Amino acid sequence: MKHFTQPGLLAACLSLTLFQPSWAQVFGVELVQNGGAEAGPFSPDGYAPVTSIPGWSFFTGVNVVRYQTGGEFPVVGSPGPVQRGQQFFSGGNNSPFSTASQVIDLTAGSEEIDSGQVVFDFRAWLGGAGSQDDTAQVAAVFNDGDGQSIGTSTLAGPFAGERGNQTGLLLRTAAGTVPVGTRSITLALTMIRTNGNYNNGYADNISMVLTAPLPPCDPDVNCDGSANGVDVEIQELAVGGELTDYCQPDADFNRDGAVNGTDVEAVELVVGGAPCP
Ligand SMILES: [Ca+2]
Ligand SMILES: [Ca+2]
Ligand SMILES: [Ca+2]
Ligand SMILES: [Ca+2]
Repeated sequence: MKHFTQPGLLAACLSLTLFQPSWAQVFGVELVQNGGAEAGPFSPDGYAPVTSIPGWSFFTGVNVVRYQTGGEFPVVGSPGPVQRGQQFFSGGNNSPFSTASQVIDLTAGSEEIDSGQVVFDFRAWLGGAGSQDDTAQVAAVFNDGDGQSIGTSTLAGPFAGERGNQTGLLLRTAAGTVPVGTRSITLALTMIRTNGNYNNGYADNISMVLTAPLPPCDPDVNCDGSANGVDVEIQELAVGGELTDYCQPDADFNRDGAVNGTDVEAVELVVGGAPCP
């Protein structure tokens, strides 16, 4: 009988299972809070400033406007995202330079990031009004553990010519490798006014998603230090919902999206020397 319920091992298994939700919170999920401007209040006329923008720890000048406001603002039928919701970010009135920022904590993904194999997909819809060259941009600053910048990716919105002098928003994207050592991202939305009193830089659906390579499978599903027939039994129990001695982050061993008998077969094959599924 293997002593796979020793307190030390149990603690190790527990810490593994506790670690997994953090991993899941960093990779393959939307990291920007309220990137679509849908949470929180809006300005009824687009001019009176909102007093809060949920998810953005700091903002000055930036306003939240509805697509139904009309006038110089993009409307439901203007160029822009299909899934645009009801609200977008605007540069606001009497503000030549408007900005909003939020910090995304990535410490839960440190190990994967430091492998140099984590990639980012950064995108936003950015635009302006008619023939005005007021613009919006979003920068993602990658910070190390001391909060020092070690890299930047910037999405620059279109000037009037690129919009065909039409009011609306265009998609901007950037992708690349997250710099080794990154522990947080500071996201900074900026609108720059060149024309009139109102800052007509507009933005919606700001998105940042990181993807990490999947960790290799581990057939030692009870974490007792050896991969053998016991692990096949433990996998079978896990498929049945009994996870007491199961230490892997996910009972879907073969990663096909379902927890069933094929996972037991997969453990048996890998225990027998086959490569990970
Ligand atoms: Ca929106
Ligand atoms: Ca303007
Ligand atoms: Ca084992
Ligand atoms: Ca499966």
